[in-house]
Amino acid sequence: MSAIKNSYGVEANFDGLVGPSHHYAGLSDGNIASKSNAQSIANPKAAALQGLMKMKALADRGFAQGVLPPHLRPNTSVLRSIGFTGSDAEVIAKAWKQAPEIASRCFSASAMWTANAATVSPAPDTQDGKTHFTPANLTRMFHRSFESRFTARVLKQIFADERYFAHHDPLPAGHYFGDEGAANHTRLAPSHSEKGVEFFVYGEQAFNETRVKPTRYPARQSLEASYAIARLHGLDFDKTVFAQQNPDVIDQGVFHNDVIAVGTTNCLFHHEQAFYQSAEVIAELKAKMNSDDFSVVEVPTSQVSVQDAVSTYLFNTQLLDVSQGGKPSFMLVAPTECEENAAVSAYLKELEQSSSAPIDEVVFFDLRESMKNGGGPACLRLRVQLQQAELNGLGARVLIDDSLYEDLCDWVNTHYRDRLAYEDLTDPQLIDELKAAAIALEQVLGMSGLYELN
Ligand code: SUG
Repeated sequence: MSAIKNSYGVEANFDGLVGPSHHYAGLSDGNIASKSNAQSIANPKAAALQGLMKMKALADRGFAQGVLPPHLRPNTSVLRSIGFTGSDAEVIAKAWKQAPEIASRCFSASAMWTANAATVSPAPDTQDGKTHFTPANLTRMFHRSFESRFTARVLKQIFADERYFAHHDPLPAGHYFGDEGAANHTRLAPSHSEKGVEFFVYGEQAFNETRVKPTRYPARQSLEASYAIARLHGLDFDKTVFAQQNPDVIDQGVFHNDVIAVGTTNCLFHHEQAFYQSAEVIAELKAKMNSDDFSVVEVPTSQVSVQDAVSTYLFNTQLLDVSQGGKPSFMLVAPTECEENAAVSAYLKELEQSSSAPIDEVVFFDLRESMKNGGGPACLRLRVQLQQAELNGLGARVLIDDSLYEDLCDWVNTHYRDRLAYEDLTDPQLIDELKAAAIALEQVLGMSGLYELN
């Protein structure tokens, strides 16, 4: 196995550790997997171990691989904020009685999809030379709308060194500034450590009713939110592209741009139908990248339909730069669903062999538990481009090595159930189990006091 370490800059992937309350509640309108698996039986233990296996495999290949902790569930702060009182157990019992649809959402483990945790602009792109973080407000889906507070705390604790990192508050609540984080943001650049082009893809212009927008499913990212982040992060607008997602594909289940496009450094891999006015978008990206090394790999509908892209998550793959010695080369981390679909699997074989596209290797992972809620390999990770000094100075034990992997697997095996049905959420014993797991995890990650607030 080759080690892809770059002495002056790396792209670290911070994967969300699947939380012990992982279940299928059918909560996300426009997310076909979430809706169609509603109330099927989940296996939280398998879900967490599947995610850890991907992290370990990428760490073993030499990639910088981090982990972000799950959020404590149920979220009793939300229930208290809407008037439920008493001890935690009383608050939850009252909520189940008076407002079960709200109580159940407070158990969601959806923070596992850390591509929605924040938007990150690395130091080379920003005016002040710091890496900027804005936690996503996730305002469109109630069960996700209360993730940002805890996410902000986690990011501040891990990326604590103020010489290197700047943290912003989540954008104002409400769909006008609907922000779903890195799932709608791609950074392209000659290399991880050089100034790049930040590419924001939005679903709607919220203040402009006359513009095209999806009609069936919600647009979860607004242009206004993307602009706000670019301003807050101090980006150079000459090196920033704002593009509208094709509303027709949102209406076919592409609820985030990362379900239909993925990119890193010198490569953008996307479906023909991903963007509204696609030719203009690609031309602007090419002009702003201004490099012969930049390649755009466009997958035609004749080879892979939007429906197959959505059901296999071909584009919710991780595109990892494995270039060595000047020749661009990329590896794709795909879910096993891609291998099982005839059209997608044939396309991927052709891609690996093609000499015109720089994607030379595809590796598959079983992430079925997450996939059944609409979360593929790329949903599970937040990318942070870091210099070696920044990587060495993180404020918690979150970089995956053999010992952290083993500790986390032990922790999962000790604290997780292997079966969780929707009805099990009302089991009072589950609340104690979730708390005990959280307390133990603080020790493993060296993040004491992490779960004092949720
Ligand atoms: O927000 N699913 C998540 C999946 C997020 C995927 N992330 C990216 N594409 N980056 C969502 O729709 C389903 C929860 C449930 O139904 O139980 C859920 O929240």
